Amino acid sequence: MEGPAVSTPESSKEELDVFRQIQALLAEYLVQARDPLTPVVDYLEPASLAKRFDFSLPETGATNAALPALVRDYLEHSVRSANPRFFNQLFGGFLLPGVVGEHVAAVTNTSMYTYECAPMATLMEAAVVEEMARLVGFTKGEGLLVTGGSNANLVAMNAARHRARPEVKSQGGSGQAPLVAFVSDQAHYSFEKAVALMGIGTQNLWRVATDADGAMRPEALAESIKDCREKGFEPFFVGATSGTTVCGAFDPLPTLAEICAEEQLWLHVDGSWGGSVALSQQHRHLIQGSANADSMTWNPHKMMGLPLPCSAILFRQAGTLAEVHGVGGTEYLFHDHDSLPDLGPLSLQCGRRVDALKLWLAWRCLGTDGFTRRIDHLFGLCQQARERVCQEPRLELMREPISVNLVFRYRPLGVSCEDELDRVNVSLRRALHHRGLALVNYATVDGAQVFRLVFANGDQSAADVRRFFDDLLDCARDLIEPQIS
Ligand code: ABU
Repeated sequence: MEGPAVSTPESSKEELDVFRQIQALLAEYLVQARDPLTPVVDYLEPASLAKRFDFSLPETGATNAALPALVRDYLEHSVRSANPRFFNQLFGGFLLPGVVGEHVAAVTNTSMYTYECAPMATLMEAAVVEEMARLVGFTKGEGLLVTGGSNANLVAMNAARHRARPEVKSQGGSGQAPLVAFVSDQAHYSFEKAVALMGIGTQNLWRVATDADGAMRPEALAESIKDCREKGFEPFFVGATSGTTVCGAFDPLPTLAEICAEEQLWLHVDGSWGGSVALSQQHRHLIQGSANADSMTWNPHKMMGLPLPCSAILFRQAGTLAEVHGVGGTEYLFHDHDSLPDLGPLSLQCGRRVDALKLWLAWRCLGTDGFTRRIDHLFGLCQQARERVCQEPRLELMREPISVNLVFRYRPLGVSCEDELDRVNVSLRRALHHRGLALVNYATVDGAQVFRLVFANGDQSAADVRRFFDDLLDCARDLIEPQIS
């Protein structure tokens, strides 16, 4: 059957009916997905999934009436990140105002480049970014919502290069001493992509050693900078991390800021994960010193629970974005830029999503207090999980948690061979996943394969943490222990 070529009153009515059906389906999905009795995923291997559903794109389309069944299929085998058994990534849960904002942004479909095209969203973005900048201490700062932490880190590094070598913007950058950027050996891989993309070169991203907690060692940074200068290279950028992805460590910003001031280097803070501690009186000491950084990444789609993507790049100095990203040939789009607050000239992207709406709505509904409680709750869950690990004879704590990441492993009694322990932990993790009991990531810490349990879902409770460990231990008794004895 052919779909209608133009909209008629009948087709509009049909569209609305389908839209309502989808909304009802989603509401039903959410109730089920958030129920701990529902598996976190009904896992299928790629080949089985490809057999189960028809992924091909037809020459002749179906009508919109096909949508409910297609959406149902999608939901059935998608990971339920709103489920309390989801601990895999640095996001999770369901935040109603955020989802409503995402929904309304799709329905009203616009782009953030001009005030003319996005009047409400432009002023909402200004409001959220101003508050985020204020919270990290950038009282005369600015910022923008970008596609994610990787993009924010790239934008920051580009601004740093612009300060070191402003001529590169117009002339390119050949024939000078190589620029060098420094990040810790625990920093996110996006920095490596950034140096590759900017033509700085991956070998000119120097990894600085970390301490036992996983935080950058300032004395190692100072030595690396000295070494770099002695080799005839030019240091320009230090990327500190507030909340490393595996251990949740925070680099010591006050000391790094002192080094950067002395060496005249740009200090960027990748607070993609940990920036949200700015909202908590109890935990904001972890980013103490952020006010002296030049830029900071902060992702509300992580601890604050906003739907992906929602990520901010913040600068201490207002005017940075216009200077770094400003180009010519834009007059056709930004007609009234002198009198209206068009955000397009500031951003790397042209078309840009309305992420401000969901963040503004969520902030309005939860208030700063609501976010504070959420962050404190997540820290509390992590402590509860730590206590359980310490109580269980077969669980081994690999690092003391600094924030909301807990790294531990299962250790069958009598097994000390590291390879065997790695195998046990990876297969236990896979069993939890494939049985739909928990989706939890694993990583390498001190050379060992360990569980990385992260707390990002503010809906999770003490009972959810207990269930996670009960299931893990049951699964181990069922699967692992028989192979050992
Ligand atoms: N920036 C995304 C990190 C993904 C993760 O560690 O789960």
